[in-house]
Amino acid sequence: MQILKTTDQDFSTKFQAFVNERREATVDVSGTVRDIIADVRVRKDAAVKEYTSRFDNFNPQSFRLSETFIAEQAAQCPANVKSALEVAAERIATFHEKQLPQNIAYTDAVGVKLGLKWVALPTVGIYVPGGRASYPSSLLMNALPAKIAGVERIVMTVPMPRGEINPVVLAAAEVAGITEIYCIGGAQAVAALAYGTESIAPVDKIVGPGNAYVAEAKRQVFGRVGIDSIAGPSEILVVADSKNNPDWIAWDLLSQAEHDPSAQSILITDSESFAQKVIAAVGEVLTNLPTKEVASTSWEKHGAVIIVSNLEESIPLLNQLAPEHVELCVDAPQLLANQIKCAGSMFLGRHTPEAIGDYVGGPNHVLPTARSARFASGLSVYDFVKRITYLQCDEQALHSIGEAAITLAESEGLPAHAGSVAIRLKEN
Ligand code: HSO
Ligand code: ZN
Repeated sequence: MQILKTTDQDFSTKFQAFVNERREATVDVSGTVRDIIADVRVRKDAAVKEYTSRFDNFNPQSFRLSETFIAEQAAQCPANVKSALEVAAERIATFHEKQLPQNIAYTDAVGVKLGLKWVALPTVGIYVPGGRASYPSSLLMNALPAKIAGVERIVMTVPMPRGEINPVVLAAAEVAGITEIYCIGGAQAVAALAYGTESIAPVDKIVGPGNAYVAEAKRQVFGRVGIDSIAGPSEILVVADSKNNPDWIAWDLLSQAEHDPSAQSILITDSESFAQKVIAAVGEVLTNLPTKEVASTSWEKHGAVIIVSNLEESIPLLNQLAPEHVELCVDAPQLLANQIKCAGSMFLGRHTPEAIGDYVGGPNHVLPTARSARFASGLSVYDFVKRITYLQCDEQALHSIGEAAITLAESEGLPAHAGSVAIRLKEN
């Protein structure tokens, strides 16, 4: 963990280095992934079967999970977890329903009718990882916006190493209303979703987190299908004054550090003595934290404490860092929030820990990482809809705007363009 002070002589050099630091060691898996995708395109199910056997140690009769299997597994999800999933789903759904966009339709002064209509993507595939990073909450965050957007076919893939699956994942699928589920993973699942196989019809867009192979496969099938943005390790930036309880802030910092050794937690505060209290509290909490191995690596390697002279000073720093999550633990969080231009999601006030947003707040927890909040937003209904524009001219309307089109077509050397307008303007 490093401590930076804005009053230090070399602050801006150090801060720039910190901003530009790359946290993830990228392994080049592009060749392997290319081969798998090419193989699945040619040999389809047979190839997927082979990779599933090789990588997951699993030889299912069919990739599609039966209704009975899903129901049996989902029934093993503890009742309190199931009802918590329902609370989450309800709140996520309500927030996302408010995002449904409005169509546009009007007739202009010369009588041209113009409009734009929103339509849902026909089919979407959700990749759900197996193993440690298999978060049922993420399944809800990916599936519900698609559902609310009106996507008709939502498919899910989830690897089942040695035939095992987390029942909570299938309970979450049940809560989200997903019934078409395939027990495959890795680049082969992404390829199957993008190109289709004998047993899996292709989709139009693939979303959801995955390991390096999955991320690379999504990159490689982009264009054939749409993809969401590639998720990097979690980030949290907490802006806190000295009136906070240092323990609360320590837990917040560790809540994201425990996701990944490459995750990043940053505290910005205007009090050096408060900063020291938080650092001590982090050490204290870490000693008994079951996830301490991951969390302490993240905190030691990528954590930072930035001491500013006043909290206003945190704004330009924060906007440069463009963190995935920002907590504003101050009395008047709105004053700071109004000035924030680059962040995935904001958590206002002392009683809004970021973790509440990971599960039950309502806004999506799939958010831009690695400074992409400069130009990107979190997952939403907008990721599952597209726009179709339309025009309607009657004879008179065409007359009023046609000449200009003919002129431009001629100047671009495109006579058929000009002619298709001109022939309609001629008196018959
Ligand atoms: N904080 C993560 C999402 C998550 N947290 C899932 C818990 N489960 C996104 O950065
Ligand atoms: Zn989280």
